[in-house]
Amino acid sequence: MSKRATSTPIRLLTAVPICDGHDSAISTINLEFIRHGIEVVYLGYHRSARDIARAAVQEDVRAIGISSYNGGHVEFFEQVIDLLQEYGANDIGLFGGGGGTITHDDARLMQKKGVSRIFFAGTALAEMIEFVKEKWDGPAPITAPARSHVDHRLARWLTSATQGNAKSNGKLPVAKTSRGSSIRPPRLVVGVCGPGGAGKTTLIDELVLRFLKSDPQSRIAVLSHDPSIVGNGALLGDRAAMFYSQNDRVFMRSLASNGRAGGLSPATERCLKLLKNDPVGGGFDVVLVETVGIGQEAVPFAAGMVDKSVFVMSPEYGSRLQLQKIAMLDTADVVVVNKSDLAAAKTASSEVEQRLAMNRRGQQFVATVAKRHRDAGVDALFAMLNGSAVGEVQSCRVGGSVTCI
Ligand code: B12
Repeated sequence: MSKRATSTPIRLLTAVPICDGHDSAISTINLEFIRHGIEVVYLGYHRSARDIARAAVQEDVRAIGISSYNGGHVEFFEQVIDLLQEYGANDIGLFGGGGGTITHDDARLMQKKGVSRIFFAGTALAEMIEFVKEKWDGPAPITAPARSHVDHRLARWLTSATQGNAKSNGKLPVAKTSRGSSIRPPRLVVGVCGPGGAGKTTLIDELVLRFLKSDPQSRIAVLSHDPSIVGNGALLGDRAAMFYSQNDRVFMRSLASNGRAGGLSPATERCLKLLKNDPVGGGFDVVLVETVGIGQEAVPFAAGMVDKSVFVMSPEYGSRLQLQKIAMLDTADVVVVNKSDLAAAKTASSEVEQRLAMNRRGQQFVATVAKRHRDAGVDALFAMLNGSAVGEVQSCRVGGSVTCI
């Protein structure tokens, strides 16, 4: 397996277009990219050109790889190029494939319009890796044209922060914002952590929907983490599970943990500082930080990093004894038992509530089913996060009837 010599991995965004569920080719190609040290932000299938362009800009990838089988490739790729231009981000490349559904004539037409390359049926994966490395290996640009979209400029600041550049490490510039002269700090910064598979991403997406609806002017930032080993690639896949967060008022950035244990990345603090200050857009109203799936010992959020910490777990944690070993149950402001439609949920809710009551810290508890639209538990969590202070132990269990204390 070849690794990249330079310290910052190539970042790509991959996706399958709207009205297309053929994701098996891109899933294989993603794995090959990762195996060769590339960071892949995967957006999933059935994605609009705007969702793809917005995500590519916010994630500040070097290029977008689209796998298209629905027959609309000529128009779709062109639309993505036009949208990148609108963002002032024409330096983000575009390439792709779609087996036999993209003819050589179509590919020539697409290349004339700015697509770097189309890969045809029978191409070896090694050829794709070679192409990507030849074209996009090397230092990523860290500044954006002054007139480009605020998302593009902020994204480049974040890239700079991930590389530990002094520019974003210390002083922030006097900002020229699009929302007045001074930068407003966010009214709420929420840290969401919990074991892998508990439903953190879906829960965050549902919270984003509620924040967007509760204030039609609000801007939300999401800083999301996925695991990676130093020098290796990473699959940054949280966007694939998010729907409401694909919105012009939401800025989302995915970070690889880059070998750091405990749920965050070595660049988290620098990136979070930028999102809290937003030197180009004038400020986010709410910032949500999602950790990598964490273990029992992890306490990811240092003092002052977030206003409220949320620990999300599934009802299937094993025996009651396991609860004594989870450090976040001692420190989280809010504990969520998600997937509370599962059989074990009722018992889990009462065991977790008892565990929290023993802490006597006034932690809040809520049972949710994040995958269910308009879930009353998620509504209760949203209300808890918007409440001014964490009071006495408060609970909200949702399972047929809702009891909020
Ligand atoms: C597998 C498959 C399915 C699976 C999809 C499983 C999945 N989750 O992906 C299932 C059975 C679900 C399916 C369903 C349908 N399918 Co289908 N499917 C195929 C099939 C047989 C193979 C596609 C594939 O994955 N190939 C494997 C990849 C690895 O190889 P490749 O395609 O040759 O791609 C190469 C390069 O292009 C490159 N590449 C591909 N993408 C990318 C992206 C990047 C970034 C890069 C660098 C390279 C790259 O990688 C490969 C390297 O050699 C094709 C027929 C065919 N033989 O191509 C039809 C085909 C794509 N399907 C077709 C159709 C019509 C459908 C359905 C609408 C059928 C129906 N009526 O229900 C549905 C739609 C489903 C949906 N929701 O979109 C048509 C599309 C016709 C068109 N566009 O004009 C095809 C062409 C079959 C046909 N001849 O009619 N399908």
